[in-house]
Amino acid sequence: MKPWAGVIAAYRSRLALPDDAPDLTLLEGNTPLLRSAALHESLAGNLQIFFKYEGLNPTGSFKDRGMVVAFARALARKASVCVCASTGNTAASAAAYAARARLRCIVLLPGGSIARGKLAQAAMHGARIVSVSGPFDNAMRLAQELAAQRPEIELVNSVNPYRIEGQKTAAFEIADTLGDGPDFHFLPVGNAGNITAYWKGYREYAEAGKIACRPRMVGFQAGGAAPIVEGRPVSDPQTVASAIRIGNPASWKGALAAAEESGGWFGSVTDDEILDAYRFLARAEGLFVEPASAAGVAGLRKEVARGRIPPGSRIVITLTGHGLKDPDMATCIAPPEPISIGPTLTELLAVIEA
Ligand code: AN7
Repeated sequence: MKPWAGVIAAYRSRLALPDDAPDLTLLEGNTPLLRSAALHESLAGNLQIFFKYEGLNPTGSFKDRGMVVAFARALARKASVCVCASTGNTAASAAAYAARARLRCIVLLPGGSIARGKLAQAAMHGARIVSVSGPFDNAMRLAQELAAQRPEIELVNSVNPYRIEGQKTAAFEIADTLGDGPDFHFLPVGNAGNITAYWKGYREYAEAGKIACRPRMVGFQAGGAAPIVEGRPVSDPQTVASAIRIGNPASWKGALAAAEESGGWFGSVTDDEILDAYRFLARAEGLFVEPASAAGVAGLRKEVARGRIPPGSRIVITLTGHGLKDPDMATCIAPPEPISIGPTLTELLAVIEA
């Protein structure tokens, strides 16, 4: 078997990418599609559930798939600087690929909290980190204004169509592994680039005759940051899932089209439901994800309880980012409290038998 060489090498013929764009890669993609061990047992309906574990990408989130394609295109057009607005994962990924591609990287973060692991990544990879007051949408608007004014600067948010091109490869991988599309695809939604990209991937595979079943796309937002569900921008989005604390998604239209064309829908889950799913994935599935990544699982639980998922359905849930991204949330939910003992077996036995 040929070793994996990244999403551009694997899917180049299906990506709208200039021929002179280089085969840039950090060996992103080819992530596990893992059958659930416990979730299906806790739900009615004998469901076949698979997790697409995107936390195993090089920088720990799905963003790498789109970033590598955006940077390949940036190199082809000889951009020298990249900019993005980010709740953290886009920044971490952009910073890594900028280092690899030798571009300068500027990241604009919203005021308020960014998960510490993501900040550490952006700083380690040498990005210039700027905090913009107010919600994410302010940072997003500034990034767009800067890129519009300076041709040498590449905007690498998912409004950049090359990001969507790269991210659609996750749908290709799922279909290649299952031999068809699933019945439903659940995922968390923030800026809505990912749901737009998955749907593009499934649609293109169906048009190419590679799959017969196109999944219903079901996107979940956090209750305090659910503009698509509510049908209007949210001016002060609030949720513990900082990755999806977004009040005015950049790819709103793409998201609506994905749900409408696929027969899917949007829903919201509370922070408590997100954190319950977060704990469940770690304890019962062995999968440590960041809080936002648990929103799809929380969403499936909700829709099963409402009777909206037919028995026997095949379901894929994207787990978008790794749990180590947000160590503060993890230690808050499950405080590590070691029990101190001396180096004797007697003391150790006393502790484990207590
Ligand atoms: C873990 O990094 O928007 O709906 O700036 O980090 O495609 O935005 C992150 C989004 C889900 C939502 N899960 O995806 C950013 C950013 C995680 C994320 C989403 C994000 P989109």
